[in-house]
Amino acid sequence: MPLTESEIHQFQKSGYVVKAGVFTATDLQPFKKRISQIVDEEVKGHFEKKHITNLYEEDGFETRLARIYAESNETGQAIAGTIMGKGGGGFSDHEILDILRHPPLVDCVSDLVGQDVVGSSVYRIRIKLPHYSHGEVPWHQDSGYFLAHCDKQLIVTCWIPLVDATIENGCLYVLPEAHQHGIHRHYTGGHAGFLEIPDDELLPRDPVPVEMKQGDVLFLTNLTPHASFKNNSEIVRWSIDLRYQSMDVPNNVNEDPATYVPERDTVTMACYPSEADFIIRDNSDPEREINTPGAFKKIRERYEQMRPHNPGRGWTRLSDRT
Ligand SMILES: O=C(O)CCC(=O)C(=O)O
Repeated sequence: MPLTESEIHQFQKSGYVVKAGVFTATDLQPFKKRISQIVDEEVKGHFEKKHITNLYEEDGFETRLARIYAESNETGQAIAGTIMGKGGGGFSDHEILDILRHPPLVDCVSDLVGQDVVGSSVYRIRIKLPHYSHGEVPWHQDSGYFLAHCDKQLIVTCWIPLVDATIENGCLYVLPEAHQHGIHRHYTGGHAGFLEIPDDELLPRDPVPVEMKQGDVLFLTNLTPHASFKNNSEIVRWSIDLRYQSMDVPNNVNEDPATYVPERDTVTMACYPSEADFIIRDNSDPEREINTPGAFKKIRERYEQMRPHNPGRGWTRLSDRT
């Protein structure tokens, strides 16, 4: 299911496009099942320790963690933290690789970045718990997190809700066409510790809420400002976001993380040195593709054991804004 000409045009002009039904409910099932298993194991552990009074076994994927969080904020957050891992990308079981390699998704990405596709370990599982204000993600461009020499490169973010995403439960908001104006100044120490572009430094454009069905995909450029706000529903807004680029965009495929030292010239570095890039599609040499759970785990672990130096962008703190 590649993108149509008009979808590609919208992506280029507006900085985002939604493609409906890239994943069917059946496609998402193995991932949701694995996550539900982890939730189940965690819930049982917390129940035994008497952190909660109920196992909430009658609740499913959408509501179980929400009800636990309602009973004990601390337990709900602890379970969410276990699944997300440090920063949200801690889950590296094969179900996420299957999502990263999902052919209809990679076909669409390929329409945007070119035939050969590099995937990024900067994928995140997001668990927006009901009524939890720290679950809000302030306005930012993903390039705010990448090194500056990559600002003019295209890195595509694919945002995929695992439940229907609505204004009420905290769907993503985007600023159409703002990607055409380059990188905004970001500040560290923004809401919930994220990078943030303050509202008064954003272009005066109306944000667009992007309501989506589960399995639809929102494609964003790395310069498209986006944010998400509070979940005012009674279900968890589960989503994942994945990132892809062409092989020509700076990456660390086959690089030794130990070569990322402070003395190294920044412009020779991958756009996001801290985490491993890997080949998703290589038409001329498919053997380079990372397509087995073992190869995927090995690549992830290599970068976790030796976190490469990331010089960052030197954004100032929000509290120091003049
Ligand atoms: O899922 C969210 O609420 C925020 C996602 C996000 O900021 C991103 O994908 O870059």
